[in-house]
Amino acid sequence: MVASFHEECLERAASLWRAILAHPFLEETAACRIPDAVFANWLKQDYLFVQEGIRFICALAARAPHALRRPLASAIPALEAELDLFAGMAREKQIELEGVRMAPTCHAYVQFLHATAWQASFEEGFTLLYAAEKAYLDSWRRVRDNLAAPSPWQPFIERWAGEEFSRWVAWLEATLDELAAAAGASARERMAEIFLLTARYELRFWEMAYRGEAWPE
Ligand code: MP5
Repeated sequence: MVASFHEECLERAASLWRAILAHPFLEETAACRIPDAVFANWLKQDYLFVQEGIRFICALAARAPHALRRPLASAIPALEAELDLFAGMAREKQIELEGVRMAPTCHAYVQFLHATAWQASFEEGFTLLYAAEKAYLDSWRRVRDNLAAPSPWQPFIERWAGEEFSRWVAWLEATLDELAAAAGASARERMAEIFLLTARYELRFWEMAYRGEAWPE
């Protein structure tokens, strides 16, 4: 049987995907031995990333074919609620979100989001969205499946390993395959490149949080 487009992308990114899922950030989160300060690095940066992710989806919705505009726009309230989750967890754990500066990897990833949303094809932007969401689904499922004890970070695990998010990614996956089937060979190749680049950014994002990456002063 011929592999579908998303299977082909995952196959080409197999070694990156393995590195994402085996990342010590996820391993230590599952084992409940991630230091709070390391988890906080991720929380602060991802809070900024999700704010920009909302603009990214708005841009995609603006460029989407009619039939895809509503499902894309309907993701926005869930993402706004996600920001409330970040803010609530930050308050509970006394993590300051005000005045946080984007670390280099987060900054670069966000530039990539916006450049792709506006300057590449809609299909390439959609591929980026699928790759980023699929990376989070698989990453947080890995945490959930290996969880050693109740986690202090449980609400994040439930958000991205939960049913509602899994249905959203399944819709993205099926729609991506339809878009790819309707695209020409060179357009499909560009989409596959975007998938790989997004997987690289996802790996670097865990690395950024784990190492506490910062700009030179
Ligand atoms: C997502 C995220 C998932 N929050 N952060 C990164 C670095 N990649 C993917 O996106 P969303 O919009 O929070 O579901």
